[in-house]
Amino acid sequence: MKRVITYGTFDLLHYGHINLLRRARELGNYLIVALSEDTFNKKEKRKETYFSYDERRQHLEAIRYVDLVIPEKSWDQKAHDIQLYQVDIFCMGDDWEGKFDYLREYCKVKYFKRTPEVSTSQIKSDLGGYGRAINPPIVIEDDE
Ligand code: C2G
Repeated sequence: MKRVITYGTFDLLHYGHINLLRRARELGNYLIVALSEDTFNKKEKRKETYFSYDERRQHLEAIRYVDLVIPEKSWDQKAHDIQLYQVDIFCMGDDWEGKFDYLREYCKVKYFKRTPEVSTSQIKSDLGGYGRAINPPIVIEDDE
């Protein structure tokens, strides 16, 4: 059993994420995704996600490439996770190229080419910013 792990927020799931997950799974036969918890996103990654951790977990668990979803609570848990889950390969998109080479002490490290033309932040701005509906609500002026 060759076990692979990857980490991320996976908000507003899109085909760039799916490409990454498919290629990660193809490296072995068991894929663990460490999904950034809401607090970790807010405090450490300065990211406001559209979907909550539980909703993003449901999305990932529905993907055929994903075998297990665990919470990502801190930047420093990777070495522990790799040893705990007996991981053979750690992988990420190449926007993280070199950032996790220290994990070569525990397992293989691979960076995949990022899918260039799609990102969660681009989707948010194309939809008119975070949290706002595409058609802003009609405000009925109070004529009193
Ligand atoms: N990704 C990709 N192509 C895209 C967008 C994302 O290959 N167009 C990859 C990223 O490189 C990452 C994964 O999909 O490997 C998840 O991306 P994010 O949800 O943006 O995760 P990120 O904020 O990079 O968090 O400890 C590591 C962090 O949790 C990584």
